[in-house]
Amino acid sequence: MKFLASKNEGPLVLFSVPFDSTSSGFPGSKFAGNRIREASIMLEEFSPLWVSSLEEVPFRDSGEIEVSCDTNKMLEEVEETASSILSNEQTFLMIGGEHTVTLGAVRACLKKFGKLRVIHLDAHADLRDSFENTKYNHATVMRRVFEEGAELFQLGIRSFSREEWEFVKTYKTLFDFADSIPSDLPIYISVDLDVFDPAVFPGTGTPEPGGIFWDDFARFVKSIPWNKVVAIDVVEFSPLVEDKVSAILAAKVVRELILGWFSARISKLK
Ligand SMILES: [Mn+2]
Repeated sequence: MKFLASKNEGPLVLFSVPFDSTSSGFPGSKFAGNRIREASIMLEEFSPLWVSSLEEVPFRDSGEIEVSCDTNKMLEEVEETASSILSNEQTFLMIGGEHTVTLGAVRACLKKFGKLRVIHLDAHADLRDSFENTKYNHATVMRRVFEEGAELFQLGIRSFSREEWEFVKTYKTLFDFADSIPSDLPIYISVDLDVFDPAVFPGTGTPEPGGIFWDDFARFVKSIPWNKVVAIDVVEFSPLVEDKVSAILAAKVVRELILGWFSARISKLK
């Protein structure tokens, strides 16, 4: 199965990572990739936000990658996939899976670009030093991303442990949707879909009240300095929790991000 309107080639490559082994809430995010592809069939290719259509941009869906259920092996496999795409002078939009998958992709970007700013949309800070006695899982992923050298620009976060609260105050990683996104470094966008309010996006493993709505996301997408964006991920949709309304929203998020990436490049490509 492929995301609707995907081509045989193009500079933007979609792939999905069916991994949810460390999920602490409801599982099922490993089923997200193909459920989002299925939902894309119900969605218009045309986006009024970009006045552009998926049919007009050359992106390729390379499908699901095979990954181990062992976290460290999975991280290596994701890094390898991401690195091979980046070494072809292409970029990627990765669909999770749970948020842990982001670390493998960020490692590939750090190796390629040296510096990176991760724009992290999420309900949760994901900044614990360890969780359930492991260092590598979806509750610690942004702590590892930070330690491995990326700058953090966190948006929509509304759930913290005390340790995380102190971390965001110390390192000033928390920003507001009204703040402008700096364009001095290569940008990696990581969208944990639970940043949305559970009323509009119930299909996630750890829902958290008080989230954003579609218009907030649309404004965010239009404010990104797209010429600096080197990679994107969309994670934490669990079709086992809710698979209809949430799948459409997830597919629409993917559509707007694909078109956003091309918005800075389309004139050159045409
Ligand atoms: Mn989250």
